[in-house]
Amino acid sequence: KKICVVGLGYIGLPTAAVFAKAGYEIVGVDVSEKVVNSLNNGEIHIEEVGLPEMVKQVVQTGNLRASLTPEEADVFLIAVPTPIHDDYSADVNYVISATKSIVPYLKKGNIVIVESTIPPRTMDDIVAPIIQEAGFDTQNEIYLAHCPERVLPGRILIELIENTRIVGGTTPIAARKAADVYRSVVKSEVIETEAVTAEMSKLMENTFRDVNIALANELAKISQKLGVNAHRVIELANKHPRVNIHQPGPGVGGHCLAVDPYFIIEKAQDESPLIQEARRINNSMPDFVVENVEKLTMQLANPKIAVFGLTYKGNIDDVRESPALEIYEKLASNPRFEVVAYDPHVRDDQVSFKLASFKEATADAHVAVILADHNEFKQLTVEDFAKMRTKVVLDTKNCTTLTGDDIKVYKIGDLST
Ligand code: SAJ
Repeated sequence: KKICVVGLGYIGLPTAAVFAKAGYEIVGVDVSEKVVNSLNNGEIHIEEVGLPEMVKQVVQTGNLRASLTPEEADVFLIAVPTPIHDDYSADVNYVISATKSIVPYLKKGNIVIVESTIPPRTMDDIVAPIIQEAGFDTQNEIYLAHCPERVLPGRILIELIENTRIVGGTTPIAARKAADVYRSVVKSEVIETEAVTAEMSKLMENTFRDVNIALANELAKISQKLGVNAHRVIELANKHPRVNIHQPGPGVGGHCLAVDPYFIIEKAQDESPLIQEARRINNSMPDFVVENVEKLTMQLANPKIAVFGLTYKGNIDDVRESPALEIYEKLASNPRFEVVAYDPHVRDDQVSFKLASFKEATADAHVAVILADHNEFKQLTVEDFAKMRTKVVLDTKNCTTLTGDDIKVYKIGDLST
């Protein structure tokens, strides 16, 4: 069987590699010549645990190759981004153009799967009509399904195989046919449902997490006001068998949690006040971190602030919608501060300023602000901060275990030391 995967990003590329490894013939399509060329040389442009080795192997065996244009195949799998416009409405243009791009190559009996996260009813109201306008019957000739990706960056190759998959067909036959494709590689359950139910369940998974993180972030603010240690409160409350308070942090980033709730809000504005408030709370966290930095440096005329971590979470290289970047920019725009940033996972071409080395960042710094829980940061010791002018650390991810008489470590949700 041959699968044409359209979009070779964080989801499309690992998915293509996993199917290739399972023995499928895969052609991966991307609009970027750079991505296509590097993939054909067995190299990849994103960072994900285990992916470089797997891609190298399946390119060598010939099971995976990349192209700028789609080709005829048995299955088409669309994994392109769905960003939001400035007014927070969903931008489904990449899904539309990816669907249109495969139309010339479609044959009766083909299965078309959209993995991109999409607003409710996109399969029925946008994707199906494009295929129908091309002259195909979407009941009996082309089988359409939405199979939302649910993998966690950093664990993608494991979760692609182990997570339960939801396959929403625009017809029951389409759901079954698309589900069978996944059954050949997924170890756990593959559940068939309607397209709109699959769309909505995907959006609610990320909304659930966003709302719960907002609760934790609100607790962090309340705790700082009341002089309570939020982390200890969470630890103790979570001893209850039915309580699972999430972790507060510098905000919610990435291309999923910070985006997907808006797809629901857009379709049900009046019915979604809780989801909207959660977004507001999480979006307010960068300001809260900046305020904390200001509090900690009140006595200093021109403090040097060393920012550690710019990605949206730990152990990845993704800076999309990263609250850490926003915090860096907010700090840097304050003329009182000298701000430098260090991130072992980020390259200079991903950001609009010059990154510092660890040594440059800590030299003569007054405050180190940790914004990502990279493993490299979890292992830091007091000696690593020896060159700081004042050894003050604000750990917004509660990920360090620094202790010592001459270092002050503050955490978000606990400004006591
Ligand atoms: N975060 C917190 N506190 C927490 C957990 C996370 O502040 O307790 C922050 C992170 O630092 C990060 C953001 O939330 O900025 C999102 O991180 P994440 O690890 O929760 O999730 P993502 O965005 O990397 O991936 C999510 C996952 N969804 C769920 O866990 C429900 C993943 O399974 C999805 O496939 C992915 O979104 C997606 O593509 O939709």
